[in-house]
Formats: sequence, structure tokens, C-alpha cells
Amino acid sequence: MRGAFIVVEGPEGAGKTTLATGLARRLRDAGLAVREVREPGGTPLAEAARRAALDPVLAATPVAELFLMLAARADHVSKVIAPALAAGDIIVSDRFELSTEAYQIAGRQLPRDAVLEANRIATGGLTPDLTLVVDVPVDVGIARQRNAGKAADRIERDGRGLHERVARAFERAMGPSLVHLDGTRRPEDVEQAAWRVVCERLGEQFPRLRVQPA
Ligand code: T5A
Repeated sequence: MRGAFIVVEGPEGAGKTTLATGLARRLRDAGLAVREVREPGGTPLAEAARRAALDPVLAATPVAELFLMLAARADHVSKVIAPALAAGDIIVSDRFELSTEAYQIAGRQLPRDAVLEANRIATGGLTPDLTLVVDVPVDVGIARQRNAGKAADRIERDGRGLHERVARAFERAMGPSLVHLDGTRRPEDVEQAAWRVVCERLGEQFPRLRVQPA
């Protein structure tokens, strides 16, 4: 038995959490077992690594930031994600390894091959079945975070150059299991478009998704 691993990715304030929550609700309404997770996070060790990585006072260097993200991922995959998939659950994750490509490789400009190999060790080779990338321009995402009253963490406070490189990396990401969504649309429209993709891609494995209304 194997479940399915859905990841929602995108730059700051793209609407990832909003979309992940909406998709998880729809999947549960369809009668499926769903587990919502976020990265970095999801286990006590991973949440501690998240706090360390995002704390402005600790001022993690780019390399320290990378290894905090990967330590969090290794713990999360082995203790939560892999067991849940083995039990047949659908995982909906707010961020995963594409964030490492966008932030640590494109954003921080760390060496690509070495980072990808270190990430592969962290994941044990587990990759998402479906990655939904929510694209928004940098200014739109930052304005949304401000309007939501979110206190900026260490990475969010970084310069505009980083966030431009991150957003471009997400926009350019491609792959057979990767689908882009226009995050500038209304939340309900983004969710609707994502739901259509989920039903198309996972309908064969989960027959309950074949008959879901649009
Ligand atoms: N990181 C993470 C790395 O550097 N490397 C890694 O490998 C990983 C995994 C995590 C940080 O860690 C970094 C990246 C990040 O800097 P985070 O909290 O997961 O931080 O990421 P954020 O992008 O900062 O999360 P946000 O919660 O701010 O953004 P979301 O989740 O994209 O947006 P959301 O859904 O919370 O919405 C923000 C606001 O916009 C509104 C919402 O109501 C909310 O007010 N909104 C919309 N408004 C208009 N139209 C829409 N379509 C909207 N969708 C949502």
C-alpha cells in the first residue's frame, strides 16, 4: 500500500498555506485519509531546526541554513512522511525539496550538484508524486504577508535580490510531476484549478477522486 505525496510550493506569500489547507479539506471530504504537514517542520527536531534557521538573532550563514533545512527534512521524512505514505495516507505538504532548490541553490547560490546530493541523502530518494507551484510576483507576495500582519522572519527580511532569484527559480521549475498555478487569481480560483489537477493526476490511484465535482 502506498499513499500519495502532494507538495505545494512557491515564493513568500504566494498562498501556499491557504491552498494546502483547501486541498486537504477537499480530499478529506472525498473520504480520503489526509495528513497536512509543512517544511521546515513536522517533528520536534524539525521545528527546532526551523526556529534556528528563521531566527534573525542566530543569523545562520547560508551553509548553516542549508543544513538546518536538510536536518529538518531528514527527520520529517523518516519519522512522519514515509510512514504515513506506507500506511496509504495522502500527504499535503506546504513546501519540500523544490524550496531548497529555489532558496539555497538559486537564492543563496550554493553549489547545485552538492546541494542536490545532500538533499537526496536527507530524503532517502523520496520525491513528491505531484508538486503544485503557486507563482506570484515578489511584490504581490510581500504585500500579502504585510496585509496579513505576519512578522517577517530572517529569510523574509533578506534583500530583494534573494527574493527575485527565488521567485524566478520557482517560475522556471519544470518536471513531469510539476504543475504551475497562477497565484494572482482569487484563492477559490487557485484552489479550483489545483483540485482539477489533483483529480486528474491521482484519479487512477484513488477512484474516489474520479467522480468529484469540479
Ligand atoms: N525555506 C524552506 C528554505 O529556505 N529552504 C527550504 O528547503 C524550505 C523548506 C519557511 C521559510 O523557510 C524557507 C522559505 C521560507 O522563507 P514559510 O512560513 O513556510 O517559511 O513560508 P512563507 O512563504 O513565508 O509562508 P507564508 O505563510 O507567508 O506564505 P504562504 O503560505 O504562501 O501564503 P498564505 O496562504 O499564508 O497567504 C498569505 C496571505 O495572503 C492571502 C491569505 O489570506 C493570507 O492573508 N492569500 C491570498 N490573497 C489573495 N489572493 C490569493 N490567491 C491568496 N492566497 C492567500
